[in-house]
Amino acid sequence: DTHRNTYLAADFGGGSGRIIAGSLLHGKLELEEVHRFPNRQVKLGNHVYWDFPALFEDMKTGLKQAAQRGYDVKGIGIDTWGVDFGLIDKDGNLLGNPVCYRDARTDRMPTEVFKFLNEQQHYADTGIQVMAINTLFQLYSMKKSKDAQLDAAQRLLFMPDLFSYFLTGIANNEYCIASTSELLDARQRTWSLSTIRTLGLPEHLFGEIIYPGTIRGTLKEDIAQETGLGSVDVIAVGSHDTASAVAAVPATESPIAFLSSGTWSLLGVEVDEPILTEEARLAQFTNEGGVGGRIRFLQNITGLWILQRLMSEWKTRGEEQSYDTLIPQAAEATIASIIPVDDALFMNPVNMENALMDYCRQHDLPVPQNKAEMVKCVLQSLAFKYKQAVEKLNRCLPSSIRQLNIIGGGSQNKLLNQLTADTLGIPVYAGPVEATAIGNILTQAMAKGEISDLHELREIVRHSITPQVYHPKK
Ligand code: ADP
Ligand code: LRH
Repeated sequence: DTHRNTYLAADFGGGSGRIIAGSLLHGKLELEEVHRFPNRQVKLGNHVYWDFPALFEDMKTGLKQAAQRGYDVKGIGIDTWGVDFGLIDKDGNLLGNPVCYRDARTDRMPTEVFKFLNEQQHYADTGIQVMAINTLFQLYSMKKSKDAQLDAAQRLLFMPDLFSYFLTGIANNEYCIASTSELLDARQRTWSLSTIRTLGLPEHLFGEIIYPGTIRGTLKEDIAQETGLGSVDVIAVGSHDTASAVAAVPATESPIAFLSSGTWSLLGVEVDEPILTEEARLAQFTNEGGVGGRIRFLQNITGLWILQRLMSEWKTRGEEQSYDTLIPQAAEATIASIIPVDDALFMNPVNMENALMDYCRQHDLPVPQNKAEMVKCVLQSLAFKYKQAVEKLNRCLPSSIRQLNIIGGGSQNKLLNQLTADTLGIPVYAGPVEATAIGNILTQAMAKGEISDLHELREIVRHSITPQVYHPKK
């Protein structure tokens, strides 16, 4: 039925970008994938970049296809992974292709920055887990290397802001994605001017903060015509992919405990106010902005990235594997080795298989002998890391979490779901797989008054999908 209000989610993930259409029918969400395209990071000279112009074209192709299908499009919402950004000059032009966070420019930057900032006070202000990839360290590396783009820049736009800007001509910064910068005041939910000033970053870069569920702007005339969509609103959603995913957790308990499982594993709870204690800082938990004024108190853990890299290396060698055959084989494998998934060794090695084998060899751990053993080793190492994270999380909360909701592409991994339930000793609820697109689309429906609040949004997710339950086996 093309007469229903339809919302388009443009979701840019590590492996692919996609345009997904969604609409509500009798309190249920119906989704349709309109267009999927590769999202490659490109190495050029000494840096790793986004392929922004190509992705913008791919997005427009998806928008055109949506128009051709005859949907009654009422909104477009964009989400991407956190921390990355583009810079715009005084004439509104993009200054260079945005650099991707897996670039080496931020190596050692935290040490440099904490010569000027007091680490304890900084956490009490921003509430963000220190990670070298964060925007703050990317900007500081530009300042330190006297990057000409930084001098010429008029505005900083996080990736979803940047896509929206070229669609609408309006430059603003969405709150959830801005919170991943480590430059927001966690309580005030706006820029931390003291942090920006202490580091000597240009203040004019940081623009108006807008919140999920509001209108960013309307499609520019030329794009409205080119795509055939006409005058459609671009809506601010939880434009950090994880914020949209968490909005779509189909749970009712309080607090809601989640594991957003994809390239990264984001494990935490949703709370009303940031937890800025010294205990939270030492536990390496972060307070990111959520939809509906909530805070996502979570830990960033290297997720299925290691497995993704192994799979792509096997594919390049002509030994392609599918998840459907590999995961059952891994379930049968036995290997005792546990690797520290967050070690810098696994961040962006030349070869992931060698990194894994070398780590085991150098630490006197059994070295995996085949693909099944490698996969088992990676998945049990993730489950082990989740256990450590949950123990730390529980210490920061008034009472322990009693169940975990796994969402995102990784929630299809039955072995990892079961290992997680077994290791944590609590039930795991898996799904939805497309949590990010669902959260994105339903937040647009909220902006347009079809949904009243986050509570009702989650009720719709519960009506639309049934999570799979995994009980601990031991
Ligand atoms: P991101 O946006 O972070 O790339 P996604 O939510 O798209 O994450 O999830 C991608 C992950 O989903 C992959 O790393 C992969 O491990 C997992 N995945 C995808 N398809 C399957 C499948 N059929 N079975 C198990 N896991 C899968
Ligand atoms: C997951 C994610 C995560 C972090 C990382 C950079 O896709 O957005 O929440 O911000 O990517």
